[in-house]
Amino acid sequence: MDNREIARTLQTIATLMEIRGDDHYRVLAYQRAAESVASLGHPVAEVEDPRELPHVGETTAGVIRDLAQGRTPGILSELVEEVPAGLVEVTNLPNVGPRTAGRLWRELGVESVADVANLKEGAIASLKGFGKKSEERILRAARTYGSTERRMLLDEATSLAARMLDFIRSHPACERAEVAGSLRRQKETIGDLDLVAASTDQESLADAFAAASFVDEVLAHGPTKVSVRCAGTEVDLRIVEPEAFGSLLHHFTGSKAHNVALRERAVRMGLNISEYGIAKAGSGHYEPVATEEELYRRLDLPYIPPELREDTGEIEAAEEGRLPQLIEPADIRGDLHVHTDYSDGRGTIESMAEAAIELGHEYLVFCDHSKSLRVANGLSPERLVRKIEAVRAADARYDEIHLLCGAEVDILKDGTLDYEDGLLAELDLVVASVHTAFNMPEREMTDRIVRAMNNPYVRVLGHPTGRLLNRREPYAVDVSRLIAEAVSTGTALELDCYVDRLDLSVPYVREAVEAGAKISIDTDAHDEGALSFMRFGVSQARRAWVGKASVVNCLPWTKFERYLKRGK
Ligand code: DGT
Ligand code: CA
Ligand code: CA
Ligand code: ZN
Repeated sequence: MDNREIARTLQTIATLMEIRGDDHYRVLAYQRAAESVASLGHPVAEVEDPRELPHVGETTAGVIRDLAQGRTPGILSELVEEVPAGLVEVTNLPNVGPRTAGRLWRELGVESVADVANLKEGAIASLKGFGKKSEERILRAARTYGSTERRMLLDEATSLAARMLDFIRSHPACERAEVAGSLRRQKETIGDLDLVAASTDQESLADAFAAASFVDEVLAHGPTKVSVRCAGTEVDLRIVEPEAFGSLLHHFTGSKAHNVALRERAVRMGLNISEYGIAKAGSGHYEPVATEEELYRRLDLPYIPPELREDTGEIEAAEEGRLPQLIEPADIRGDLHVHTDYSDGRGTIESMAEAAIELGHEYLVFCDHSKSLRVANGLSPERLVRKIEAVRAADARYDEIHLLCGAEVDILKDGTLDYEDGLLAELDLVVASVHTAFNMPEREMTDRIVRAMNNPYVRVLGHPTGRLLNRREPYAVDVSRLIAEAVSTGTALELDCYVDRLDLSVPYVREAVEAGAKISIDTDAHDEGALSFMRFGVSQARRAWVGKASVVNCLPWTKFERYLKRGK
């Protein structure tokens, strides 16, 4: 066995132990040993005593010796005997680590991804520490596992990429490494990951990446290019010398359509551009370009942010000096739509408030579900009244943030709302959303929503098309009419940041903002962690050419308070 195989086997032992529920320190010992072997510059088989390696002790040294000499270590036979083999693959599902896989095995009898896919709805959610949202994600991923149709959601792709970038950047031969491809452009779903790096010793970086412990399979491995399969996804890494990093990063960021349009513009200027650099047309001699800024400058253009690179007018706008001043994460001042354990959320008023303070928000609006939405534990009018009091009391305890009480009120079939106007008047803000009867004809559905938008208390139309990425198509609705109504009634349209919604979608957000509608970028968070999905909503807004002036929750508190009080 070579180092790579030994490291992988040590990692497998650690994973199996964790699934079995072994002590944390025991697991860590094998993980550390795996890293030591993987980063060793020469074959571990030549090492007299593996205990000399960093983080290798008595036990792991024995295991390494066994592996180096082609024997199966006792611990591995024992684990293979005990732990069903299919559970390792279960750890590739989102939100499922080895510990969780072990619980699914012990508590639900799961032995493979296929077993997860066949679980009844509610089985995972019934386990302690799981909510309905995480169950949905795990089930969806299990049911589409291995299919080429499967595209990752943004949070999953982001954390996978971060893990790999950490590894690449910590390598001594790495000068720079970045995400490219659709993830850098923040497309709503991600097919495969594209990573680019700059190094003066490309080959050793390529070798290290191919041997990394997170790699499941090496698909291609050259001196400057490695493709691997990891967590069910393909990852491509390209490496160049630092002088050419700008050209490489730009080329692999795409989109392809943007690259093609830019190349045509270059040709009109007598230039050729490629992943290797810029050349005088026809010369074939490519001069490397170190940064993207330099690349655009050489084409007489200002820098075009990755989120705009879709060939939807950005090159013309850049030529004419009218690229938009895009919203940035720091422009967000509050979150207008979050749930708590009053309905189907997992956080409390306090825990959500504290997470929002952590993110620097000036205000937070609690919008739990309304009475008819029984599946989501919607609040009866009596419970809502008590919740209003609880939020007011909590607000008085926090100086750092303004806590407001709203509701996500169901739009009933006929377009009326799920609470009486008298009660709506008591709330600081009302988000109105469709959660039932999705299968209406387009005309009826549009009329239904338009009626709700004309209610004077409805300030935000929640997830306006109801789509769930990879799972549910939007319902039939005339979005252009909703946009016109949003403008005439002064109702904001939501850009729901939850990674499987991103609803409104980018083209509609762009249309809405061009028509003069206001957008509310909010997270619809059901737990503290999801409050940080705000960044994905902001990136979708950037893809839609949105500036902060169009976004209600970019208003600083005093202006936001006035906006609420003024009414529609
Ligand atoms: P994805 O992976 O489906 O979410 O979308 P992308 O945009 O990441 O596409 P991918 O992974 O096929 O390629 C990454 C980038 O590499 C792409 O955005 C632009 C560049 N690229 C790939 N193939 C071509 C090509 O044939 N021509 C040009 N101009 N660029 C390409
Ligand atoms: Ca890609
Ligand atoms: Ca790719
Ligand atoms: Zn909702």
